[in-house]
Amino acid sequence: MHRFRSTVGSVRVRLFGLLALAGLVLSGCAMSLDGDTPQTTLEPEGPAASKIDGLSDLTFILAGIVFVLVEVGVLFVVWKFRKRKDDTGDELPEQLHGNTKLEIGWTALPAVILAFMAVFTVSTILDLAEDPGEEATRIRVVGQQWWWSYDYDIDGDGVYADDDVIAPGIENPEEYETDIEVANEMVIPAGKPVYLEIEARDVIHSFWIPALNGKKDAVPGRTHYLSLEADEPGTYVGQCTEYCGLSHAYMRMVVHALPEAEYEAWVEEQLAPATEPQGAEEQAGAEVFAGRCASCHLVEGTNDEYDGATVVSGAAPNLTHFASRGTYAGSIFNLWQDADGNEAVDWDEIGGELNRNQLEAWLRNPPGEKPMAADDNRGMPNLGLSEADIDSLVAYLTSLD
Ligand code: HEC
Ligand SMILES: [Cu+2]
Repeated sequence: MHRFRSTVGSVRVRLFGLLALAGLVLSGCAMSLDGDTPQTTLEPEGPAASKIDGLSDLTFILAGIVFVLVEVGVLFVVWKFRKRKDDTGDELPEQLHGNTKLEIGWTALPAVILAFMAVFTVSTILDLAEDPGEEATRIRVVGQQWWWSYDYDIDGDGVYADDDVIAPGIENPEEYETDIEVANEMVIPAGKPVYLEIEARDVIHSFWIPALNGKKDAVPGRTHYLSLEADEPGTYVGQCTEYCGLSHAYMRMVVHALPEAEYEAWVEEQLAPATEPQGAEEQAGAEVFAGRCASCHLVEGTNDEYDGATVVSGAAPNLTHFASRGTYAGSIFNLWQDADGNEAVDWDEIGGELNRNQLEAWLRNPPGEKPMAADDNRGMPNLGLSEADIDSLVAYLTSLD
């Protein structure tokens, strides 16, 4: 009886072990399923990410060899010195303590392996830190609670439209005409180097597009540089990776890499002032906007002035070309229907079918859609808009392409 039970027990233990192993192995499969895991680090899609992937492959292979050798050694010793039938159990096997040769060997060998790895690690780090130079597109990335702003110094004068965000008081309203400031979605030319200046407005955030490069913290008062390049046109996603308060989990980023000509066309579009409202509904929306929204949001060429003061975007997303984006509010909501359901609206889906219900819900009660401490000046407050105002605002906002 006793014997029977222990057999059942060991079968159970084996089954459990098998299941655990299968779970572990199968969870690895997700990483290779296309589309399901857009934030995997194991499928690099740019030179920087490829370098990191190469280094981690090398580390994994070396660690794997060490693992196998050690395990084989352990199993061999266990087998060789197992307790035999005629063993009285009183004799200890020969002890190795004090075997100088062995002790020097197993101290030195790991040091040699680590030194070997250090050569590759340090050279990769230096490689990744290199400034790609003049021909790179330079973009200032500003992390804020709880969205990202991207500024392009298009005229190359070293001044960004949003300099006041970084150093309060320096306003450059005229730069809004020659530079680009967008929110949430960064557009870059594919196959070309991009150099980011990463900063933060309030607390520490962290910028990471796993398919394109490693992560870099966004720290108030500091500038951290990161190069980015996408081999192919496409949409790449990431999310804030440094806990930054209430909506940290709702602070995503999207990068659209475009063929060069399309990128140039995008730059031209973004430099242009906002489309003038057409028709009664859009006009009504523009009026509500001027009264209720312009104190925070800038629509270039339309509400550059609010109550006699220059409106400079910074604390709220620049909405000048709002409808040319796929997502909003930290990229957690899709402005357009996502046809293939991969969560981030692809470039060719922008301007398609409007995701109207979500935009209305956002305007009706923003803190109800995304946790924000609006009383504390963080995020967008509930403005108590009427349904008629919401309808005309939707018409106006979606005309801003
Ligand atoms: C007190 C400042 C403030 C006011 C007033 C305000 N907003 Fe906002 N709005 C914000 C902030 C901050 C965000 C970013 C919230 C986030 O994503 O975490 C935002 C986000 C948005 C977004 C999403 C933009 C994007 O690209 O992510 C839209 C659209 C928007 N607001 C429309 C409006 C409209 C329309 C009004 C007027 C009815 C308005 N806002 C009034 C502060 C404000
Ligand atoms: Cu953050």
